[in-house]
Order: sequence, then C-alpha cells, then structure tokens
Amino acid sequence: MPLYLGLDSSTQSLTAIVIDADADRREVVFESSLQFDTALPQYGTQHGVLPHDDPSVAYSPPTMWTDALDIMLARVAASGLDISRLAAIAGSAQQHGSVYIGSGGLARPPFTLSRAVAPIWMDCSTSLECAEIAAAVGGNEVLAARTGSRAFERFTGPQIRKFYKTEPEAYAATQRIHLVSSFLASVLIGEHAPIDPGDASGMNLMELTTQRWWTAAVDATAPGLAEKLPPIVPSSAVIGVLSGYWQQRHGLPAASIVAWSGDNPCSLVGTGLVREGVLAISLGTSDTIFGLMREPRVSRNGIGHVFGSPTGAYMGITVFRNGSLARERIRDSFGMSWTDFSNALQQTPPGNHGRMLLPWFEPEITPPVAHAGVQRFDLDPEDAPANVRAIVEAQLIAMALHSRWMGVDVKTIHATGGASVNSAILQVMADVFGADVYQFEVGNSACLGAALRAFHAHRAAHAQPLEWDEVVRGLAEPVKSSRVGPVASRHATYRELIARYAERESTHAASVRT
Ligand code: ADP
Ligand code: XUL
Repeated sequence: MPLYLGLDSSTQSLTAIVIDADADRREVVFESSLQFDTALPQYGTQHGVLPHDDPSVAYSPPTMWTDALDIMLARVAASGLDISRLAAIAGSAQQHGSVYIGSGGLARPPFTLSRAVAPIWMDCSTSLECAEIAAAVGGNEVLAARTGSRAFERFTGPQIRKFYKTEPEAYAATQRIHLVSSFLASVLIGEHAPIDPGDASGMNLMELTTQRWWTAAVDATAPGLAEKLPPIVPSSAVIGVLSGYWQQRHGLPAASIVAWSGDNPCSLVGTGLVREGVLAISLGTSDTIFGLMREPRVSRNGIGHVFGSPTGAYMGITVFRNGSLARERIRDSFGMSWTDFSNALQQTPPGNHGRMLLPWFEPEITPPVAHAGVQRFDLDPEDAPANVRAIVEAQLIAMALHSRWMGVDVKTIHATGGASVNSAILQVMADVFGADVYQFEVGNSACLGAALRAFHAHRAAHAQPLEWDEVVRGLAEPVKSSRVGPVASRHATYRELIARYAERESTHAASVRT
C-alpha cells in the first residue's frame, strides 16, 4: 500500500506523520517531532521566535525551518519503513508568516532571501498599515466581505506593506513573497510553489469566493505586489515532485508534492470536520475554535475569519494569541507541573467564587488588545489554584463568546493541540460550552490533516477519487471513550459568568488599547 507523509511546521516545532492507506484501511506508521529551540539552538529562538526589544514584533528565521525539514526528512528516510512506497507529501504550516525570496533559484539550499527574517502570526506591529489598507479599499467591512476578514495586524498584506514602507530596497529586490506553507512546498519541489486558498485567505489579499488575488487589496498593499505573489491553486493540487536534491540527499523517491496549507485548514481535516455543525478547539501555541462552513458567513463584528477549507468549502475560525504560552506562564509562576496544574483545576469550584482574570500576558488578537496587561478581579495573584482556574475559565469563556458569530449551536467539540491531552481543561471546556468534548488518538491534527490531504490528492490525481468522509474515516475520528460530558449546574454557572466576563473584557480591552 502507498505511504503518505504529512509535515507540520508550527510556531514551536516540526512534526512528521506517515500514514499507510488504501480505500479500506489507514494507519499511522511513523510520527516524529522536533522542537526548534532545542534541536536548532544556534538560531537562539524562544518558543520558535527570535527575541526582540519591541514586544509587538515577532520574527522567526526561515532557514531554521528548512534546517528542521532536512533533519526530519533524514528521520523519515531512516524510519525503517519501505520508503520506496512513499507516494505523496503534503504540508501544514503556521499561518500568515511571510518569506521574502530574492534572485536565485530554490533548487537547493542555501536560498537567497531578500529578508533574513519572516514576520509570523504573533507580530502585531502593523496597526497603521491595517488602517491604510482598509481605507484604500473602502473600509474594513468591504475588506471583510471580499477577503473573509477585516484587516488584522498579523495578516500577510499588512505585513508586506510595512516591509515595503520600512525597507523599500529590500522589497524591490524581492522576486517572490511566500507564506510559510508555500515556502516549504517550494523548498521540496525546488522551484516556486503556488499558495492554496486555505492559507491565502489569511492574507487580506484573496477574494474568498473566486479564490483569486483581489486587485484592489493587492494595489492597496504595495506597488508591484501582483508580480511577487505566487499563483493560487486548489488545496488538492499536485504541484510537483520531490526535487532531485532531496531524493539524492536522503535516498527518498520522487514522491508527488501536494500544495501545502495553513495549520488550521489542515486541522479541520485532521479533526474530521468535513461537515457543518461540529466545532473543533485547538489548544496549541495559539488557541483556535473553528468549523466547516458551506457558505461564507463573514463575521459582522470583525472578530473572526472565514478561510477557504481544503475540502473546497469554507471554514469559520476565531484565534486567540494567549493560548498555551499563557497557561504555561501561570503554571511556571507557581513552579507547577502539568499534573499540579490539573490538580489545581480539580480542587477549585466552577465559577471560581467570582474570581476572574483577563488573560492578556501578550497583546491579544481576540478581542484586539494592543498592549499586554493581565487584569485580575477579586483574585489574589499569589493564590495558585485560583489563578489556574481563572486562566482556563477566561480562555474558554472568551472562546464561547467570540465563536457566537459562526451561528453554530455547539453540542460536540473535537479537541486537539498540545493541551488537549489535559482532561481537567477539557472538563471546563465541556461545562462552559454545555457540549460533549472528545479527544483524538493523534494529537497533532494539523499534521494528520496534511497526511490525509496527501492521500486525498494522490487518489484524485490517479483517477481514484475518495469523498472526504471516506478520507477521514478511521483516523480523524474522535475516540468515543474519551467523551467528557458537561454538568448542567456548572453550565448554568458559566452562562451567567459569560455576561460578566464580556462586560469586563470590553471595558478593559478598550482601556488597554489606548
Ligand atoms: P503548536 O501550536 O506549536 O503546534 P502544540 O499543539 O504542539 O503547539 O502545543 C504545544 C503546547 O502544549 C505547549 O506549549 C504546552 O503548553 C501544551 N501542553 C503540553 N502538554 C500539556 C498538558 N498536559 N496540559 C496542558 N498543556 C499542555
Ligand atoms: C491563525 C493563526 C494561528 C497560526 C498559528 O489565524 O494566527 O493559529 O496559524 O499556528
């Protein structure tokens, strides 16, 4: 049977999953992960990001990602699998980050970058550029209606505009601007790769319904940008084969390379959300809540986004920056392990006796908070268990509040991401949403989604197409016995708390913003 490789280049790590799959059976036969900070310490990143004096700036080194890819391909080659059966590779990457390529090809490293660093999704230094782009296209409502989102600081268009304004010569020397996903796909095929609609919709540059670059937004972003952008192709497109460089270097076959996509669109597939009505929550570096949408119902209040889905439809998503790293801040400040953290959650009552916090250790995306500032209400900063409960409740209440725009009556949640192994957190999730929460056998749903996309695209390219339900069957299904159910009385407590939280959030988000 053919093997399919999925790769996921996230903020903090690179993961590979190989599945052995045919129409009837699929199985994960290899999984490996490396953390950028520890595997590639020469880059000096912290949680995958370069330290910077300005807290609003977040850059990562693109060569760190390609070095990681090299290490991971070597591991796949040495896995003991019959690697000659490797039929196709697809990838997932953190969204929005951009890589700037100068002259010179991509046949083999080192590549000529016109900018040594890549701004990533944690960067929030482009408020001015957001305002300029929105104004030029007729306002944020117009931008959201066309592209799926109002202007967001981390989105690639505003980031490109800032680069053009601050480093015009380097911008002029840029031949191609890639997303992290299309950059790593380019590296694999040895030439410039296209972008898929799932990731292109995180740029404020693509018209959502036609899946083409929207000229008004492209022109509003930077001069000469149209020539620097890759073409957009469907997520299921086979875009080339693994280049001769990688074949020779690691003894790998000429596997098909499928268009890469963003981690959230890949996670949609990896959590089996190929139909409308169920939402997934990913507790990764960012916390995200998302679900499939048949029609693009764009958020009216400017909170979430509509992205393209790899299945050809759309997805609604709301993104929080203060996710795992904020939970870690609380855990570490009290010298706890994750087990202590879970015990603290279990020792404290739902509703936390009204003690609350707003979890903005870093500037926040949802709601927009430009400057970090944790607010505590009736909460002693030294009370470890109460602070643990306060952060988890705050994060999940914010998710419930800011996913309402998707219009889904949430009865079932598919939980994924690093923190989804923590059942004490999942119990709070079930209680806040009043929904059943399920875990998955494969924790990295973005990586699994990439492997499944490789499977789907390879079958389609060989005139053996499979429906998406068939593709995800068996592997991207929640584990039935992992169900964490809501307790009605606790859900009632949270229904009341949401209103109080919303009030405090709107008062303080506004005050922190100024
Ligand atoms: P990424 O966004 O980089 O893919 P992951 O989904 O791999 O991130 O999640 C990594 C995070 O998972 C870590 O930063 C850590 O905070 C969190 N994590 C790992 N184990 C636990 C646990 N038992 N409880 C809560 N959080 C955890
Ligand atoms: C999505 C977003 C994050 C990144 C990080 O809009 O900003 O979820 O994709 O992985």
